[in-house]
Amino acid sequence: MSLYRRACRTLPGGVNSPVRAFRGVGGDPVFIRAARGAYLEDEAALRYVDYIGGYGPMILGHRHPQVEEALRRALEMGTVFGAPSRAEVELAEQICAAVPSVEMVRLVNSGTEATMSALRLARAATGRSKLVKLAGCYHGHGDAFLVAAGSGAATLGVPSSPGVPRAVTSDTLTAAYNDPEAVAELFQMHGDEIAAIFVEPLAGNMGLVPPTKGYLETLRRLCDDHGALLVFDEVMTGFRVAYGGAQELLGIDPDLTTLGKIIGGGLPIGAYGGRRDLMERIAPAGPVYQAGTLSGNPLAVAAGRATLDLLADGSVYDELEATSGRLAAGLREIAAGLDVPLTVHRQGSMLGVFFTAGPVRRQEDVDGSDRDRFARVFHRLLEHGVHPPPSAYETWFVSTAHGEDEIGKTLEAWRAALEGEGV
Ligand code: KE4
Repeated sequence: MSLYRRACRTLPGGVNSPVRAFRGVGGDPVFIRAARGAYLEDEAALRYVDYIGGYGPMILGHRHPQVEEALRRALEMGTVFGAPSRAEVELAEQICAAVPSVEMVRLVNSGTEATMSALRLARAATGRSKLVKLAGCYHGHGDAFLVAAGSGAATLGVPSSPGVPRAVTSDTLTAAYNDPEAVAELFQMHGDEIAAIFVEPLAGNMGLVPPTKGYLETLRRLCDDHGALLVFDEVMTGFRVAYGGAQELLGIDPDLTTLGKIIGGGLPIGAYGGRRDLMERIAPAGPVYQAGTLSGNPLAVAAGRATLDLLADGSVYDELEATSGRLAAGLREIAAGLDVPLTVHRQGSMLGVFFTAGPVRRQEDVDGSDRDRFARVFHRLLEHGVHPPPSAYETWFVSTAHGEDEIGKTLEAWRAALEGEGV
């Protein structure tokens, strides 16, 4: 019996998170038993250049020696105290020093917990219940965020999953990403009921789709004009596209920010933070309840602190810019040479790879890309020792462990995978 068949007997779909099951590309998932640097190693000891990057945390590659050393030291002190610890304060100070709009932060255990808590806080602070969510953005699996993309410009959210009550999603208003008029229309209709806009400042959950010029500024203005809060979901972009995240790169201050992934260095973590007057409403400082047994746990905090220490001087981002730029240019060049329509978006070490001539500005554009071709190319890349994320809707991540060899291997594999795909 295959390991996957065995897994399916006790784990729904054989996995602990749906995207890992290869439903987006077909076939059985590759089971990974180890990782180091830019490489994954499967059960048969085959190695793959890794572009999943843990879906974002592994900006320094797998098993960075200084992150491992920090984890080893933390392990010698214990794994959970159920009491405050110095290291949590130091990580909170690092985050507040790095992210422009964050004056105070609460550590939690996942991005989902971070966005759920930020929504509760936004509702408490404004006394309003509605939120605006943009189609194609993903904010974790909290009920309020599991809404189908509204048909038409702007509509009331309908549940995108069984088990999510309409009563919950009827407060979620949806609009297409990069459609400022649709959001303005929502505020015209519901302005005084909207607690917050949640947005990925660089959308990374429909592949990478950057905001069009002026889009985020419009969201900022609409929130200011109507007394709503702007929440940047930087779970993926935080410390990824710049040390201060997308908000530093784009020069826009949200009221609240959610974080995760990189700040845990590969261990379970999330965080939400922002204006002090908002965050001081969180229990026990204020009445808005939120708690977590393992929030701020010493291992995740140690790995996160070591990771942020290595990112803090900013030199990593120049390195990633060069490597990722070479990769993106090579992907485009080879596709063009083989007459394969391709759009590659890149922001720092995040890439969106779409089999379409483009443009790709919102979820429908990704829906309309050649996802069958993505699946074929994905499996050929696997055969050539390169492992992209198993979905056309995921971002590819480059790490500091990706060097000339890895980019060269990837482009060779890409060329081989695209041969025969030409129009
Ligand atoms: P988690 O609850 O999975 O830690 O974080 C949810 C989340 C929130 N906000 C953003 C912007 C995110 O990207 C995520 C999680 N990202 C996905 C990647 N598409 C996680 C991968 C998965 O679901 O297995």
